[in-house]
Amino acid sequence: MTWRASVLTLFPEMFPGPLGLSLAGRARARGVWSLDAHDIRAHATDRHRTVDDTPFGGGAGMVMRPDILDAALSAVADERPALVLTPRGQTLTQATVRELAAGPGVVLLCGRYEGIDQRVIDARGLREMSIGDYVLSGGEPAALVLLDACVRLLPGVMGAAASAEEESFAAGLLEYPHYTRPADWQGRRVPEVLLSGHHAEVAAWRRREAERATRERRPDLLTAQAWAVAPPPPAP
Ligand code: 9D3
Repeated sequence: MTWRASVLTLFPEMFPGPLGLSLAGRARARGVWSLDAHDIRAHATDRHRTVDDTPFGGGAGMVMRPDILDAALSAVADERPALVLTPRGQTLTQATVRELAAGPGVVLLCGRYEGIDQRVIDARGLREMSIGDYVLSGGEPAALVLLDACVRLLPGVMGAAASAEEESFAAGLLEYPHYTRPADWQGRRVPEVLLSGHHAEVAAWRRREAERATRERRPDLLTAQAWAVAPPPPAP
């Protein structure tokens, strides 16, 4: 079955964007997943096609109207989980990506302006998601990130080699450094062990370098659970 993504946005031209190319684009062409982007403004009711209004209680900026968003959601909603991309949301993790990729697809609502009327989020049970602690201009780039992360997990999108790596011992660590030819570039030599042909020594070196990079750059990952790997099955 095709994994289906529907996106509600004021800027449907931003989709598929990078997801029309490369791995994701080819998988979409093969019918592994589908993407339809819908213009929220199509559900506006007034002459000026208004989708926002001033915030109750005052303050700067505009708020997206619940009635317009509800109509837009009604046009696409089905059994798929519906999410809203917002800086107020839970930070996206690989565990959530895995969960979403394992389901039938997603409906994604992209915010713009200062925010979205909370009542439509509550009434629809929308799951609020952020992609991290930095300020974007809207939810669209966050939706592209979420979809990229999900699509690469769909069966048949990545080669068997990459899928195996996903489940390898190194999951949860940063990668070891990579090198290719020439063996000497501007006087910088590739680590000798990689030229030695000793597979066990190469594997041990890579493991040490992965651990070193993780300790130096992301010590938080060493105490966290292995984030890039599926959790083990429950004990009998
Ligand atoms: C200056 C306005 N901000 C007050 C602190 C609120 C704000 C509203 C809307 C900030 C950014 C945005 C637009 N961002 C998103 O819609 C968004 C987002 C993000 O900015 N960072 C990380 N993940 C996400 S998901 C959606």
